[in-house]
Amino acid sequence: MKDVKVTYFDGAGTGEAIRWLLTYGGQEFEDIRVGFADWPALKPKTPHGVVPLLEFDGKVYGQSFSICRYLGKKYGLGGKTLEEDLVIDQNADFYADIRNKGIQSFWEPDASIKAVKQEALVKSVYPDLLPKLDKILRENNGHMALGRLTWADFAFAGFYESFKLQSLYPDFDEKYPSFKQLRDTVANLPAIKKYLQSKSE
Ligand SMILES: N[C@@H](CCC(=O)N[C@@H](CS)C(=O)NCC(=O)O)C(=O)O
Repeated sequence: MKDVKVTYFDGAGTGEAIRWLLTYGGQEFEDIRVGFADWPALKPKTPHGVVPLLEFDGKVYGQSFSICRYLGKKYGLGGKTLEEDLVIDQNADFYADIRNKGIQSFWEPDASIKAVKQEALVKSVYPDLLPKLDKILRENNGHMALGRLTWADFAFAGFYESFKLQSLYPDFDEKYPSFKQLRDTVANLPAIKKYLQSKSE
């Protein structure tokens, strides 16, 4: 991969897993952080009207999970068979279902609609879905799938802080310690730890 660039806003969000995967793979990249003021001009030039984007060899790619899956396979974090890939994908997609509900509610511009959406999430949606996600992690040795490190762990861990913030779910860490553990497992991989330390200096 040549001339690698990641474009995202100046935060972790859905872009961080891509930064972490490239770092894990030892791939240098330009970390382009778009200011909110510059976004309206950039948006129409992107493939799907959203970020994150990964650019390399003169081509631009979008969709965070597709990019994570691609990088994961490249760096030995995919399945060893089609069926293993299917297991990773199904659990990653389940996680995407949950996180998208939180994103849609968190960014709802109408305050009264947002309050209704948020209440439904906290009262009925999360109590149904989060235990299922927790069960997946506990049955997989603390991972998203296959009982070992895969790209889905990066997709989960890179978005963890945003997931927690956007869910507005009380006692998130206390109720689901498996989530924070998985975030820490990935963040403590030597390359990621070094990357995070360099960012906080
Ligand atoms: N399915 C896409 C969703 C990307 C997405 O919603 N990105 C948000 C930031 S997290 C965005 O670009 N928002 C600005 C906009 O929609 O104008 C992915 O996973 O990459």
